[in-house]
Amino acid sequence: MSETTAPASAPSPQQPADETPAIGIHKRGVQFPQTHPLALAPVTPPPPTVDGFVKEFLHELNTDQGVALSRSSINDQYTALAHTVRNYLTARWLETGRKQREGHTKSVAYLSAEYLLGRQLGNNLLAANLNDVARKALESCGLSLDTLRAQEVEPGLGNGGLGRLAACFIDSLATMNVPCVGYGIRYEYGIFRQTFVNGEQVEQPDSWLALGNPWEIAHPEAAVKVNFGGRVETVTDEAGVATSTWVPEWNVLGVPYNIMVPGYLNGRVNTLRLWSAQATQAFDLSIFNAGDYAQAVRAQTFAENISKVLYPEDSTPQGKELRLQQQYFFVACSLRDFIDNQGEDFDLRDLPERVIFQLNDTHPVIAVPELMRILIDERGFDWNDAWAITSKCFAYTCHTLLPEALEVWSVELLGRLLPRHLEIIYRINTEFLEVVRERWPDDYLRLGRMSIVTEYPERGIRMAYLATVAGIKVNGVAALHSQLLRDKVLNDFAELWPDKFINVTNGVTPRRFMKLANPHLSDLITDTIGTGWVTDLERLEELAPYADDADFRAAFREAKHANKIRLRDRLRVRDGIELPTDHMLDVMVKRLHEYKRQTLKLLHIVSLYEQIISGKVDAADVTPRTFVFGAKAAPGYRMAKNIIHLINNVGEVVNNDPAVEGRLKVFFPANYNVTLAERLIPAADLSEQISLAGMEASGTGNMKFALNGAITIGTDDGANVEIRKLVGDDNFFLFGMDEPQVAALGAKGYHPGEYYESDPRLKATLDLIASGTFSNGDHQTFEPVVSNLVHNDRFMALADFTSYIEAQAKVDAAYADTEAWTRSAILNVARCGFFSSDRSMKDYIKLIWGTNPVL
Ligand code: F58
Repeated sequence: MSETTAPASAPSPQQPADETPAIGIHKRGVQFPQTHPLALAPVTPPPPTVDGFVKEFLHELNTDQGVALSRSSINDQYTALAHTVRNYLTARWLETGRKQREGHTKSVAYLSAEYLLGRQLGNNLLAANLNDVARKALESCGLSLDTLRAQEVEPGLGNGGLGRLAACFIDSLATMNVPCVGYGIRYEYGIFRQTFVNGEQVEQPDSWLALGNPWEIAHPEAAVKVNFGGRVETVTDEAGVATSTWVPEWNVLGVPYNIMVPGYLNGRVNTLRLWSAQATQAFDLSIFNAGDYAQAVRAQTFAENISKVLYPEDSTPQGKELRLQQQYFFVACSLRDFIDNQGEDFDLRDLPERVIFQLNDTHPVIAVPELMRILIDERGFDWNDAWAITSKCFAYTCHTLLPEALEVWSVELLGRLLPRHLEIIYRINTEFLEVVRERWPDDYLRLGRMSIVTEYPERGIRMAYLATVAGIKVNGVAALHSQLLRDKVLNDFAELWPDKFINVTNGVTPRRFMKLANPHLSDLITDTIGTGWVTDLERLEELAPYADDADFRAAFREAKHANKIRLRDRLRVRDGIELPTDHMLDVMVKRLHEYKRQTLKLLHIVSLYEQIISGKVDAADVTPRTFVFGAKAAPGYRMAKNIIHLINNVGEVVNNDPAVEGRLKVFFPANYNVTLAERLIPAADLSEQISLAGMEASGTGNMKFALNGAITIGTDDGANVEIRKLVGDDNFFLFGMDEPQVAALGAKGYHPGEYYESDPRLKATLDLIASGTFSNGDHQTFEPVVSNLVHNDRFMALADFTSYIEAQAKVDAAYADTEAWTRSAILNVARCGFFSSDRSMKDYIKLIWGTNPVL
């Protein structure tokens, strides 16, 4: 079936009432069963003693997996262990749900097409304080907790920063006792697995569910029907009032899968609800009976495609029909679910007191017309009343500044897939432009600029504008980003509604990225300042005086060294890499994108190498450094893939050239993911955050590195600006143009060739690549990379090269003074408590949501 044609759904066959399974029993108007005295308190497993844990574990292994310990596979054991942990959390989960329902408190409904969760077992053991008990219990069964943890396949249901941020936020909300449900998509295939073949990226499907997922609970009986396609019929009554009815052409079911989101040691367990698409009918029996089996299951295949795979784009949305289907699918399921869960008597006028739907970028923005549709078409509200409700229920977070990353849906596609929604968007736009006209009469250019509907290059809907019009607040994700949103990307809107635009700087969860990922440093911190920092990260400040304590510095270095050994051990097994543990570890991990400038890092490495092989520098004088890259390129992004190829080939040459005397190493372990990040970040000495100023909205890797005692070399971009302010100029290596300088250079006209011609070191570096040194003498392989840099260089790597090289020389000098370096690293940790996602959540609560913790 082509992507654009949809199968009509056949009428459902009648079944005798007593043979019809109960679907949607939790829905409005349906009674819950009478309770039983024994069911008043949820069933709690025995208290977590070692023996109790063993019993529960063996019970799971025997009854759920159906195997004896002596015959069990590692996957059986892992699954049984996961279920055991889940059982311990279940009572808390049910209790959390009960309190929330009874308290009628306002919830956050976080709408995100991506959640990059990382492995669950370690995090859940930590949150439930079961780590020691589980370890001992498993040991008594002759099993190793570490082996079972390694069995878990991480759910890679996100591309990068945006998806990981969603995961950090739901962790923080649970830990802070804030009612929240995360809504998203249960992709059957997450972000692709990256492999390298002859240095080039090759993608493999991520079949993360192949061995089952013990953390999810499916609720097929609570499936939600989602309509698509068809037409809108408008009927005008005698009074002249027109009512629209959507007559859809086809539909699918959304089956919810619930996943626990436990707070850290606080007994709260929130929910992440991911939707999986299923056909409303398995197959068409009449076609099946006529013998055309393939045709009979076509509708099923079509429907189930919707949640089949995560789009592996990291910045440029492709405008594909399936992606719009995904977006509407999960949003329609989520809104329906939330509203139905408020109960039959709930007055939707009170919805803004019950929920705030936080839109994680524009991907869920179709929720705005969907809520309008529900209110008007299904619940009989008039337009103004519906808008009064809708315009209080949403808030929008923008995560980008790249113009090409802002989603625009073609009207042709939107109208075909969601005709009623398009109609509603048009009306929202008409009423909005009326407001603009009132404020700026006769300013036609402004009307064109601000219209939600654009005419170029084709008629389309600008989703960021729709979100801005509907949202109570619009936030950027770091101070600089929010300012640029206000001043540049959305400046007309900021003029109209100055109070709507706010900043909430991103953060990261200290539970996963410190306590879990860096036990050595965490133990040292806890031994020094106590345990409170894990949920109150600003308390890391108390470490600052210890930067001047030689014993503490030695202990800090010991932790860093232990982390390098852990990383070496992991990479040896995972990638066959032999990581030196006595080098400075210089790490650049993030999606591969030209604006992030992995090429600039590469130019630095190649220039060091060029200086050695040309005899300008004696290898013995080079600071021993190991460079580690981690990056996936969007499969269709040719230049990004070329850059990956070049990094790998440079590594191959540099690592094996005896002239280097082993003082430089370049490694690129494939398939960078959350699991690898947890090993890599704690071991790093130097964090590379080198995007062109004004391009990286925030970055969150930068925060993780600083909190784990790496020092940043970076531009004045995204959250780097705030990191530098907090840690101080002496503890940060700043280089490159700032945003106004970038803008000025762009306006003046940027000619990268001039930099190539005027800096002999840069010229020698680029010439070495062009000479075929890293491509077996072939000049063609990396010609596109070199010529793009010399002739185009949209992200001005050449303009920042000299400044970068100078800053790197300062890094070498600073690293030579071990005590001073350690002192700086400690101050990075001590001064970055601000970057906890708990603080981000406090900001959202105070500035946007107005929700309260439930204690
Ligand atoms: C990232 N965006 C920003 N988008 O690039 C980063 O600066 C920021 O720290 C982070 O969000 C969190 O705010 C990002 O990761 C995506 O991956 C999208 C996925 C879907 C297609 C469009 C890009």
